[in-house]
Amino acid sequence: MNKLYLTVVTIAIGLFSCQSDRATGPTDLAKNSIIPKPVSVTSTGGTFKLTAKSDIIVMPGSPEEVAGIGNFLAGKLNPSTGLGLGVITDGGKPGKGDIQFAISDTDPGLGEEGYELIITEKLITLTAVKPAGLFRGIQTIRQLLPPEIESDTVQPGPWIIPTGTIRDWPEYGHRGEMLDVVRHFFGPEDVKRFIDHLALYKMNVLHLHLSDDQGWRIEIKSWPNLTAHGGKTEVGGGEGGFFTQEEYSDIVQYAAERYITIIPEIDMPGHTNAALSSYPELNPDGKAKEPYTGINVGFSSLDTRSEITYKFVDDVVREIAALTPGQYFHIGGDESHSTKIDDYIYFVNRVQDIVESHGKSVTGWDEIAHATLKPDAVVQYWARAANAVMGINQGAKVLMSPCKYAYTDMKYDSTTVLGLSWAAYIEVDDAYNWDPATLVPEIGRENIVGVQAPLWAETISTFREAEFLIFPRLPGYAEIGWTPAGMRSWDEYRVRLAAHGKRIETLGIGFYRSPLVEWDQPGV
Ligand code: IFG
Repeated sequence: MNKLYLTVVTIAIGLFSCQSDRATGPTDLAKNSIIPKPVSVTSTGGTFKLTAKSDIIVMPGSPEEVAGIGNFLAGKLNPSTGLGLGVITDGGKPGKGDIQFAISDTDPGLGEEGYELIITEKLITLTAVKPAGLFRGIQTIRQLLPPEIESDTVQPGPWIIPTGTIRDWPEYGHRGEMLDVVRHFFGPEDVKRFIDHLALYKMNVLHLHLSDDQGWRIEIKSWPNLTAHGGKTEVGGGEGGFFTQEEYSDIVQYAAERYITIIPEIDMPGHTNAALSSYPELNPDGKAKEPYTGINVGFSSLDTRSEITYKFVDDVVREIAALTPGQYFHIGGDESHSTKIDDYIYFVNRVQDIVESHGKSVTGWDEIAHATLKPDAVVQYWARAANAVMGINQGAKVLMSPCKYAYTDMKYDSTTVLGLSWAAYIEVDDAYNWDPATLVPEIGRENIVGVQAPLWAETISTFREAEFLIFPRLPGYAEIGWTPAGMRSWDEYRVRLAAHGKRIETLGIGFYRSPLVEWDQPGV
């Protein structure tokens, strides 16, 4: 009898303590694993719980788009909690367990994308100056809930968040990734999934590399052969592909709903074999180039002294600019080894005028600093700091994409199958352990608009392979762009990153389990 009694009591205590642990959940908001690390967190030691009575309350008089942000959050919380949160916009009073959104200009220090999150036992109040700040704040709410919140099937819960206050805003205004859809084509669904990943980590720019030697990826109605012919190839001889203008606009819209700006890149005058292969008249000898499916660079060039080249560029820029709400148009400009420097400078100067004539500002790889840059030009530093400094000396700003730290097509180490290694092996700590504002002495904080991590696609042909290269380095780039450098350290970050393993896995991402991180394992 005694033994049985003891067993029953033990089981009861176990159940009770397990339930009570789960019933109370974490109570120290300061011990969170949010990435990017928030600027300030104050814990008040209690717990907030989402229940079947919870709803998302949009304060009366909020801009129309705030309800959309509420629907986005409900769309992330309801499938995994099964709680059926509604979005209430009719001025209903918030009640226990509700999440309320408010737009207010009483806290201008939060800026365009900052937010304040006040969590009490009764209520979560998310306040921002602009809707973009609310959208960044709901990513924090997602990350304060257990990783199972990212599941698309109902999980047991409970859904508990520790109480306190978070005030948060980004260090840099440009925080992004580049996706090369040319060397291997990635369709609209892959690009949207990439945008989802950027949104979770508060990134706000997706640069799409749309043309190169191996393919042309966006429909240009006035030059249809660019996709009819140039869209049919890719590295290794695959079928390639391209975005119709409708698909491109759909991607732009999808990104905008997540407060992410698309920057389209048409790389020129180099990296243009696909265009030269599509139209004989673009070639000095009037003969179309053969399609190219290798991975060499620097062998192609538009004919910088032929007027049809500038008609071509004008048509291409006009059509894409008309579909692009963002301010910047990327003209490429890298590795134009087959273009004489004087011709290159002449070309870049004329193309800058074309881009501006269509209402856009110019950005380009750091080589464009050899030309006379427009005042609002942004030079994307990737390989030669001297070029970026030349840009600064002309008054341009710099976007930091240093190939030895931010090129996510670089292998993690010598054992990584995917990726290249010409710049460096970039382990997860290497990707995190750099400060854009001090990396190059002549490039100061005041010169830098932000950080961007390019993913070139020579060696990846599926989006799952792309995810292996971007995760787990992407969260680190997001933190470099968002969190002040003085608040960042690898030893502290790697502990938060470890807690994202299950979250990333729940999102269906097959990521590189770096041995430098003690990943949280399912069930631990
Ligand atoms: N450099 C080329 C890319 C790509 C890359 C692969 C730039 C700006 C090497 N240009 O990076 O097209 O081939 O790592």
